[in-house]
Amino acid sequence: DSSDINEIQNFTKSNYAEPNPSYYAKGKGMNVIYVSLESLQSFIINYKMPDGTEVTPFLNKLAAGADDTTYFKNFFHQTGSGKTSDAEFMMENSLFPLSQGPVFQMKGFNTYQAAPAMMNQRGYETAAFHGNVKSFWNRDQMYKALGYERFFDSKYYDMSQKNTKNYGMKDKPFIKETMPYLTSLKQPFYSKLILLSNHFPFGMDKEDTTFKPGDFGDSVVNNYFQSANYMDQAIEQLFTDLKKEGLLDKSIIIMYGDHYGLSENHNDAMAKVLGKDQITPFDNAQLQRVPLFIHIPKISGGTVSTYGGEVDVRPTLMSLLGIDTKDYIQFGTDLFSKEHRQIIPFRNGDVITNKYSIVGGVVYDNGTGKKVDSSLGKPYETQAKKLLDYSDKVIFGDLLRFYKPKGFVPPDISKINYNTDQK
Ligand code: GP9
Ligand code: MN
Repeated sequence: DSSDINEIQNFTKSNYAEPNPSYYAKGKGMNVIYVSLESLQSFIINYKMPDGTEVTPFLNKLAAGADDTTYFKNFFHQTGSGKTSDAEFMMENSLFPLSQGPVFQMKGFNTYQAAPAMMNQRGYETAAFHGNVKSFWNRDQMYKALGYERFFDSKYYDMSQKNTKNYGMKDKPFIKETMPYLTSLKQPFYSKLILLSNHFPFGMDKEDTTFKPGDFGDSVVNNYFQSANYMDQAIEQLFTDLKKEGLLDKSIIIMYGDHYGLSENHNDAMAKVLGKDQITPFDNAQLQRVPLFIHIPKISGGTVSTYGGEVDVRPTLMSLLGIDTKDYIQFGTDLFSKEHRQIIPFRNGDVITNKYSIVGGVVYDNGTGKKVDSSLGKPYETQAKKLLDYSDKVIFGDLLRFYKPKGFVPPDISKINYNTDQK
């Protein structure tokens, strides 16, 4: 009820991190382009195949700071069973997904105060792009609640056999066909492109790649390298196209790996990939790193070691746009802030901080990978539990019904209709 929301509001206020003046409002008024990098894990960045070939040469350049891009190497996915959609949920709400079940499917009718709505009220056109049917993960419902005006789903793409693979569009034709839609949006726009073809089990059509698969005794792992290389090329194409259209200098681009691609079932091969005897529970927790790239025009980038998770991205973006979120119910903190909290709660109860990894109740020192006294993890476990519990309360009680941040204009859901626009 409303007393809960007061308590939660006080908590999130006390958790607020003041923006860093070197980043605050540096992207004010710019377009926003999110790119969800399907199943991309951070180990692939700067990884070299045994013959010395880089898997993701373009992303590696971005990680080194090309095109004013900052790369977060200690960034983690925090998804549950809602996978891609759980990541989307965090990006746009800075709330946690649920410990059981996909929040997109279970809570699509809740009230949210999400990024698309926040931008729409500021005159941004808002659009999502994804080469799969709009009802998958209940996106067509949830996107309305988040405030997306437009949803370019499979209906807008040439879904012929050569362009598609398991769930839908391959990344290259997807990017190619998305560009005209993207450039037709009214600027400034807030958009997201959800890539798809780097999806389990990662096998590719022969004609789409010349990259040699791995040789690690596990076809899923072997194919992952080909498939990630293909995605790298698709992203390079995206950057080339955005440059050509004059959009690169006018847009904040946030690209993130949505969740792991290679589960623990592939640990034997992953040990070979990483040159280890075996993958321990500590190693497995470290493998939950996913890449986060943020391109900010005229802000020089490079690789940074700040620890953070998906729930931290919205406060980061809002600071860059010069939008004050102190009044919002959010559970992450701005990654560029000097007050950013380097604590990453996971839905399975694990917690990672810049010092420790708490995995299955065991506390490890991040530097040595060795077990340390479990009392050292206690304050972080307590804080993580608080964050998750409050977020769950907000979602299960649909508490944002009882609260409106100052100046927030809720989306007019009755006016949104994804069926009307025809190709
Ligand atoms: C499906 C795409 C992939 O539309 O988001 O789903 P995933 O299995 O990764 O959640
Ligand atoms: Mn996914």
